[in-house]
Amino acid sequence: MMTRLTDDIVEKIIGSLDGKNEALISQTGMGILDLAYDAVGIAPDKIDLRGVKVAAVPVTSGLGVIKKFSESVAEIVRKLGMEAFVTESADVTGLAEALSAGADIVFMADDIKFIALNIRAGRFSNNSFATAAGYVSALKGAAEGLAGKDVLVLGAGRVGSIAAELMAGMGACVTVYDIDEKKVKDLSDKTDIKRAEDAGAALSAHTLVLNASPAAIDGRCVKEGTIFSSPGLPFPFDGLGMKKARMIIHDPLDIGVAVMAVQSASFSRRP
Ligand code: 2YC
Repeated sequence: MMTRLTDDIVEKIIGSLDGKNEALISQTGMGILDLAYDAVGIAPDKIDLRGVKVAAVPVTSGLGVIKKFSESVAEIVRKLGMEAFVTESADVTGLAEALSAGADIVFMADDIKFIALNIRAGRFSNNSFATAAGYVSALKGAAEGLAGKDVLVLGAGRVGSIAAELMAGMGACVTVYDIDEKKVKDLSDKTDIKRAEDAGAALSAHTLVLNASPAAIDGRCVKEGTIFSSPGLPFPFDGLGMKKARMIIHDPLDIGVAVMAVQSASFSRRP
C-alpha cells in the first residue's frame, strides 16, 4: 500500500512552490523543470510545453478525495509553463469534462495508482517511476554524479526499487535495505545491487542516501554530512538527523508530478 497524502500535508503545497524551487536549485543545481527534463532524459529544446493543456480530475474512489490534491497538481504543472485546470466534476464525469475541454494530458489518482495520461498518445506516466527518477536526478545533481559512488536506498517498494535499478544503471554501487528482505532479494537477484542487513549500520556507512521508506530515521545512525534525497512520507527525520545531514531533498508531491507532466508530454514529442 503506498503512503497516502493527508489533507494537511497537501494544504501547504500551493503556497510553498516558489520557495522550494529556489531551495532545489541551491541543493541540486536544477530547478524543478530542469530536474524533470533530466529525469525523463529529454533535452528542453526537444519539447514545447507551452500550449500543453492539462486537466486534474478528482477521484472519489476508496478513501476519497484529498482536499486540494487536484488543485496542487494543477499549480505544480502551471509552474512548469503548461496550462492546467481542475475539472468541476470528479470521476467519469470529470474525465468526460476534461476530454470535452480538449485536455492533452489528464492527471488522476485513486488509492493505488496515480497517473498522467497523454490522451492522443494513449500512454501514461506513473507516479512511482516519476518520483523515483526525479529523486535520483536530485541526488545525482546534489552529489555531482553518482557513477562509481556508494549509494544507500532505504525501502524496496515501488519507488525505492525503481530508484535502485536506475542508479545501478548509472554505475552507482547500490545497497538496498528493506524490513522485508524478500523484496530486496528479488531486486538483488536481478541486478548487482547489494542487500543491507541492518538499516542503522547501513546509514552509518553511507553519505548518499535515497530514502523511499515510510519508516522514521534515527538521527543517531545518520553519518555527518549525508545527502538525503527523500521522497519518503511521512517526513522521517528527527532533529539530530536534520542537524547531521548536509542536505535533505524532500517534498510531498512536487517533483513526482513535475516528472509525470514532462514525461507524459514527451509521449507526443514531434519526431
Ligand atoms: O483527491 C483525489 O483525487 C484522491 N483520489 C487522490 C488520492 C491520492 C492517493 N495517493 C497518494 O496520496 C500518494 C501520493 C504521495 C502520490 C502517490 N501516492
